Amino acid sequence: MSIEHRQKKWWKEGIVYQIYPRSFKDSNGDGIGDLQGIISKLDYISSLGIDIVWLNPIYTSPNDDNGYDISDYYSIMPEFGTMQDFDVLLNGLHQRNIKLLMDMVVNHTSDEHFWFQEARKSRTNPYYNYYHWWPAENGAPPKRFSFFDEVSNAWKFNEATNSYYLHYFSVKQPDLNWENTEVRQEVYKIMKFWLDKGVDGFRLDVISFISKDISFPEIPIHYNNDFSRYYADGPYLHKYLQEMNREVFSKYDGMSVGECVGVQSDNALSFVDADIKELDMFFHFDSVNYGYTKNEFKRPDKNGWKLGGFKEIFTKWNDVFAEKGWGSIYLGNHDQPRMVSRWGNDAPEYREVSSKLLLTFLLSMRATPYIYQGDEIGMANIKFDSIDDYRDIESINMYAQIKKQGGDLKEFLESQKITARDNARTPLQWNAELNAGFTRGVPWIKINADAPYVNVADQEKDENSVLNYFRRMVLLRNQSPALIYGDYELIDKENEQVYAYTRMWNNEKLIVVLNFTNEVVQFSMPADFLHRGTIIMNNYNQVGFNYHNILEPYQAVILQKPAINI
Ligand code: TEU
Ligand code: CA
Repeated sequence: MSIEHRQKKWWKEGIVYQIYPRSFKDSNGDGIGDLQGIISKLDYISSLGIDIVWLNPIYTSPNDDNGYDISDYYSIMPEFGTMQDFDVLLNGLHQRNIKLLMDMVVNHTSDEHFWFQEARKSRTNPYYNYYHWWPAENGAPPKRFSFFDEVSNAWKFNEATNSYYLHYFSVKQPDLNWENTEVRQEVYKIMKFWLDKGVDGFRLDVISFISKDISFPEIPIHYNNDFSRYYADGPYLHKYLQEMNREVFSKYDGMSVGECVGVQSDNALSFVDADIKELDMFFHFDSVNYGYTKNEFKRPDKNGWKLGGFKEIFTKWNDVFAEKGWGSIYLGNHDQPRMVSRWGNDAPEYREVSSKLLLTFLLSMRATPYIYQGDEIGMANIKFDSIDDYRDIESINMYAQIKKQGGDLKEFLESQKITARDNARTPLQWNAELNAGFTRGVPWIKINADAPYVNVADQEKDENSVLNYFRRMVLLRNQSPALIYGDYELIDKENEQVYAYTRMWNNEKLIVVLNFTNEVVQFSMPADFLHRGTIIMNNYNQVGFNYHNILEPYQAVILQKPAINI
């Protein structure tokens, strides 16, 4: 048994609730969620029992990518409110014992940021070296892929400097040049500004991409055109993260979670081993990408998903941190479709029960759980029929790209119904009234038509709702060191219907049994739990768990073994 992962930390024990401000609650009728909207729901947030809120970017931004293109790191996006609103929000959270994680986007800025406005004027401008450039006299730049570009080209020509700037994301998101010490100092200054205000840490957007080989070679063949993996392999990434830790994190009690696109499990520890002093946690992409067709844009592979493979991924990531470091776990966020549509079953008869199953899973693994707004009530994908309904730059650009290439647009729209980011960005459904109680104006994106049946107000009144199940599960995790720190052991690995595992901590042993199918299945309990153990969680309240080892469709149960005699 190792010592390090038992070392207690608030961010290991906390449950994170992610708020996408644009879609949470609109207070002034302009159709856009805002800080006053969040403030008006503080008691709801607190009633969930969560410990930490992660707020998507709220800084001033032209919103090419909904706030991930920042034009001023020191001010609040006017659509969302003012710095005064922010202070009220931060205070309100702290009064309720909830910590606040800010989203920090420092791989790139907006092209409307003052630095870039200056940089693009001339090669001798003091800000020119804040960004990455390829001089046109050197010929065409080597291929770099862009996530949000109609032709997937990450280089954009700039007339005034006769050079191309680099943008891994949209043309309006130029990448910052981290080789420049001035840039790094500016970033640390920004972080300290927010920490000094009292925020409790950061979610670091695509932090794995910040270091680049600025000779910009052709991408070595062994990356197999896996751009994310190449981008995450910059020469000085660890040096910069260690510096950031030294200059910023070490001076505060804040936490950091990096969005580590492209990082594989075999070098995961090099980011979060506490002895190395870089990050506290990070998000990997193995699980959310599982089931998509390789080398294609977010296209589900009908035969690409097996429960065995799913278990393997989560087990592998558990084992990576068995001795050192600490994991995070999520099944949805603002970049992913709704978890119930992707991993559960959003058909009316299974939506609730499979949502509860997924919540049971998230809250019973050994990693800090991140729950995305709306998943606590089992919201489902909206599944737009037309490209006109999409607001997300990723979907819109990809559509344009496929159109240009004469590709199959119908097929693209079908796959987007399953995978598009906007599925998770529709407004939170507060009640069955006009616009789901989100706004009294015209919402910036359509509201899911199921709002009359899937909303907070109705679920508040129903003891067996997804919402109240979530609250009970949160309570259970908070009271159970075994669920937080206990060892994880996979049971019945080969079972393609049931995901089962034990969690063990000192004298306490729990088993989590999850039927991931829409069928009644028989499950052989391991000897320890055969015909005994207390049911401490069950998403079928009427049916009960009858000890005959029959699991109802999407049934989730947690059993506690009678205390071990020593
Ligand atoms: O996402 C980074 C990222 O690479 C992806 O997950 C991306 O969202 C996309 O789905 C890839 O196909 C982060 C943010 O979470 C995302 O919202 C931003 O759009 C992006 O960075 C750029 O800042
Ligand atoms: Ca508003």
